Amino acid sequence: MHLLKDRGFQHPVASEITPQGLWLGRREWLQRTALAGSGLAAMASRDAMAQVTPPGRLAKLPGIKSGVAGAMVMDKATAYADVTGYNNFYEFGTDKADPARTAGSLKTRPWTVTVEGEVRKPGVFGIEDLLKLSPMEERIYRMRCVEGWSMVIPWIGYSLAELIKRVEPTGNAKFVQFVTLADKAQMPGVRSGVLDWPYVEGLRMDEAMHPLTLLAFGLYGEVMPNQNGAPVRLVTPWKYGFKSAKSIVKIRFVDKQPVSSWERANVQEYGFYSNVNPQVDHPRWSQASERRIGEDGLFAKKRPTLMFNGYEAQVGQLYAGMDLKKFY
Ligand SMILES: Nc1nc2c(c(=O)[nH]1)N[C@H]1C(S)=C(S)[C@@H](COP(=O)(O)O)O[C@H]1N2
Ligand SMILES: [Mo]
Repeated sequence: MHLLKDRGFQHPVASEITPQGLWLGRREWLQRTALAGSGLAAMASRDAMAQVTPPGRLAKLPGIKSGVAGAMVMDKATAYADVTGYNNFYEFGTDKADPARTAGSLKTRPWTVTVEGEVRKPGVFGIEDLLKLSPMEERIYRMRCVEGWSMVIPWIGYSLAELIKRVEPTGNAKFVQFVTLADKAQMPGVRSGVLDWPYVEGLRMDEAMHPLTLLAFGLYGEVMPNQNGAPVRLVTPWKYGFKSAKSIVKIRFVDKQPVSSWERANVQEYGFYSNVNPQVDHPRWSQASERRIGEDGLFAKKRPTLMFNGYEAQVGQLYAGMDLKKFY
């Protein structure tokens, strides 16, 4: 998350990144073309071909186009190489390149998510059951990090509300807390003291129930890369990226506002709400504009940051009457 060193990061310019046809990796495309040329394609049906996982890429996880309002932004998606190579996942190190390098040690099977607290139907959900709980949707969201950069990511998942409805929150459930994995054996960053582990986050109940709040299991039509929070993470596109907790192991329904990791680390800089807001600056830098990863060549212009990251029409009413400077 820190911060100034990020400014000096030599990110590859757009021309160095192989553009990826939205759903087809270049390597996979080459492989298919090669197979077609050799006549092998005649032996395998098109569907069977689609199941093949090319080396270096992950298993397919298709989703139907989401019908949720605001779920498909028209911005150009950030290249797969950047989405999976420039990450914040401090359990695997604080450098943007660390998670891609070190998260191979994360074991994502078996995996369970415990749901507890103020619900009528608490339980332990196996990842295979979560994957089947509701139809997978493809959603293209902007993601704005509090550090001043952004991406556009095609996620695969379904609304967190689908899970919440099934566990039947009681009237005392006012907030939801997300607890993520903290295992020293698998996560080299957890041995360091940068944050108090486990990484925890929280949402108000109405935020958690909002249809844009996504329980994500994959991206770019494939299962979630470890460095992006496999096997299951949260995505709240109108909030700064750190609200989107990765590699979730517990979801707890509570009556009081829970403290989240970055709030605990520095409450002056990171509030509970952390809605993207170009008018409320971070104490150490402006939040008025952002650099879109992949557009950061020498002459690239910064983009103006949008209120609620461009999702104001969908989420603005959740904060009607609230002083957003006070509840930052
Ligand atoms: N468990 C955990 N979740 C986390 C983080 C983290 O360090 N640990 N970093 C957050 C931050 S600061 C951002 S910007 C996003 C980055 O998600 P991405 O790497 O998939 O783009 O994950 C968030 N979720
Ligand atoms: Mo972030």
